Amino acid sequence: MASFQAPPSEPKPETPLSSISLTSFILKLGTPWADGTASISQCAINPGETFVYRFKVDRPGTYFYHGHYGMQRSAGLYGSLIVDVADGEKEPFHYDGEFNLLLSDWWHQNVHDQEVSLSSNPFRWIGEPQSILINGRGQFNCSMAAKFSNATVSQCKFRGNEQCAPQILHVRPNKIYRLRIASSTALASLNLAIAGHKMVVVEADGNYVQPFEVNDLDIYSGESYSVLLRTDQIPSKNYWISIGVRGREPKTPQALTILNYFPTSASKLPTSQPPITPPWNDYNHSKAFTKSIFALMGSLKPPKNHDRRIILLNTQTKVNGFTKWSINNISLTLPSTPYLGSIKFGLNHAFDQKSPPDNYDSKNYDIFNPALNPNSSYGNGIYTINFNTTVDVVLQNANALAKDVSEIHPWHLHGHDFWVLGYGEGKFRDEDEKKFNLKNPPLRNTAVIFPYGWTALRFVADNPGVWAFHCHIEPHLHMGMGVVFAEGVHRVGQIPKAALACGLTGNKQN
Ligand SMILES: [Cu+2]
Repeated sequence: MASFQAPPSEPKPETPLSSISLTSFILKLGTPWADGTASISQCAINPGETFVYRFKVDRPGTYFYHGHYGMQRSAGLYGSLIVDVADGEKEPFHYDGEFNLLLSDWWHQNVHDQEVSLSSNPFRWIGEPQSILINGRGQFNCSMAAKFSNATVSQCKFRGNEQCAPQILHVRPNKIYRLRIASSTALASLNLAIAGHKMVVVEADGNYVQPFEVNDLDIYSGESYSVLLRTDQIPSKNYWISIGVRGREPKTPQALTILNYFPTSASKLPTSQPPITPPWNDYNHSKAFTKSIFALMGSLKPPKNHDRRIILLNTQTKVNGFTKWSINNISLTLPSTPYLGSIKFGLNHAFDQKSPPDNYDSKNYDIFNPALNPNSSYGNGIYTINFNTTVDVVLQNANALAKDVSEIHPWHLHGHDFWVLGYGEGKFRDEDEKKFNLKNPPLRNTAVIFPYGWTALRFVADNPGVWAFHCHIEPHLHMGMGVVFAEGVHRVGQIPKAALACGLTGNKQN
């Protein structure tokens, strides 16, 4: 995603980046200033400054952290954050070893130029990434599997640990390995497969799921999974691990690495073609995977009822001729004073006090066609949620500006997990509520909406603070695709000075 869109008064994209903030996906109960969202939970960190994130790590799981200012995540500011189970506790599954795969996508154009392109009129799209990276490593202009490729691309000749050589997964036969897989991509939705092996999915976004077996795994930006891999194939061979693009016409080669069985040499390449990614627009394949994810038996169940329902229409729009993404016809721009401080100190002129709408004109809006009136406006108003109430959010997808285009959007919520109650096709209707899964919905922090469909989420507003909820695709967030929730801010304790040292809170001591 990109930046949270800088409002017009903020530094222009061509200004050298002057601050970073980091976010991990841990809930940070009681420390909302440690969430890392510039302009929302804290001031951006200036060059030479230090900001200490101190929060309670209250749950095991697979997470990652990344910059949340400008398009810094896309520029490479990210890393894994793995939380082990507490001493004396056990995971609900056994494994003999583990690997950590943090996936991302990479462009040769720098992010400043990308931000300028995306903010220009006429709009200039950044295009597809040149490479998919595994733990920051990827290939360009050569392929590990050139001889199986139709294109004229040369064979990579890595001998050792060169910069672009892939990280090889060395395994022993007849063991079980846990693969922790997370996606920090700026754009690409991915699919991962291991030749000759099935995987058992056991964790999603730091929550255990009912184990299920797959041949390949879809992963969207912002998500994380753990899968168990049994090394039960012939150990005299090595096997491809391949990662390809989903949901967009792929112009990016598959990322490849090798599962290397002991005692076979790691330099012995597999003799067959790498697994082929399912066709990019085979949405039924993606939906089948997504809909097989359920909470592990015995997991926390959602409240039976909701107190408030917010329906968020996802559309591509124009604001003063500029191409934007809008939610209920408002394209998010962020204020120069972070919300957390301005709400806590009652600074009513720090941002628009009018809340954005809880719904769109669902009776008259045709989600299957470009908007009749594509014009929307900028806004920085927020949704104020009553503390400890239960909120349903229905994300409604629609047609973008071009005819017959509706994209995948992975939505990520800060500060909470939500239950994913259901997915549907077309326009959400009140009676769809009857089909919600209240029995074993998965708890997650990121959920996808499919083209022309809806996704229903439920969360309890029990974490005092101000929380971003946004599409995790970097350019989409940069173009305004997000909203902000605030709950129980008067309960927030002393906010560290460094989180307040900008804008209208610059001189506040609390
Ligand atoms: Cu999006």
